[in-house]
Amino acid sequence: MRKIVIAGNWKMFKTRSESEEFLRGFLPHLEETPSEREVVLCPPFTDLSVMSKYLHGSLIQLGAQNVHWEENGAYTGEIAASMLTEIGVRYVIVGHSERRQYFGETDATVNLRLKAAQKHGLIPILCVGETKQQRDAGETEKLIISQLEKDLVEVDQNNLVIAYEPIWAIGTGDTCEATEANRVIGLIRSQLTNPNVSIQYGGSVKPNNIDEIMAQPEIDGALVGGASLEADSFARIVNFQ
Ligand code: G2H
Repeated sequence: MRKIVIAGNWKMFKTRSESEEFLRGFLPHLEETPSEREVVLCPPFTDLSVMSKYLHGSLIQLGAQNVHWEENGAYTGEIAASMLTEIGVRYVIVGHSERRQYFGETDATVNLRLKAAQKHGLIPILCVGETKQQRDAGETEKLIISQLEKDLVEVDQNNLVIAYEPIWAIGTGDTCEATEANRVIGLIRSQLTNPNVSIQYGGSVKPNNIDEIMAQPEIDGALVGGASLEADSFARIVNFQ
């Protein structure tokens, strides 16, 4: 019932030509990928249009890394949901910890972005997770429950992916133990009204730990940063055993 969703979050990496080069190396690997797995690539906005043309008819879905909540308007530097859907974007990452940490994203704006995305038929990937300080203080559960309560107000759980990304494990090489990720993801699931929401793990997912992560019963996929930038590495991840 729960879909497996493996998404690459390219963050602020890859020009348009680099994204084309990636696809030339990556697409042939998908012949080995079981068709029930959803593979999503979330490049910078500037790569979306050209990638959409390449991916037409392939199994890969396109995702954006953010979306604004207004339909349009005087919001310099922002992107509206309709701009994404018109070029074939299907998913959008919302509330990534880097947005919360460096760009003032709050639970209130995360909630607005989730609802705007869904209104336009985009599937949001909502990111939640605790800092090292919160973990050390024993506040992980409280923080995650609070984020979910605030972020999911009036959000449709039939059209949603959640990513558990412990901030201390992002880009550090310091992976959360698979069993611990499984435990927190179980907690997240217990807070939802829809038991079929796909919940990913994110934070230093690599070819050498993906099999163990995906063997956990609560984990339905991965949100992959650094290891999604190389075609061979991301191919190994989407083709996990
Ligand atoms: C967490 C993750 C992708 P990385 O941000 O969202 O990045 O895999 O580089 O830790």
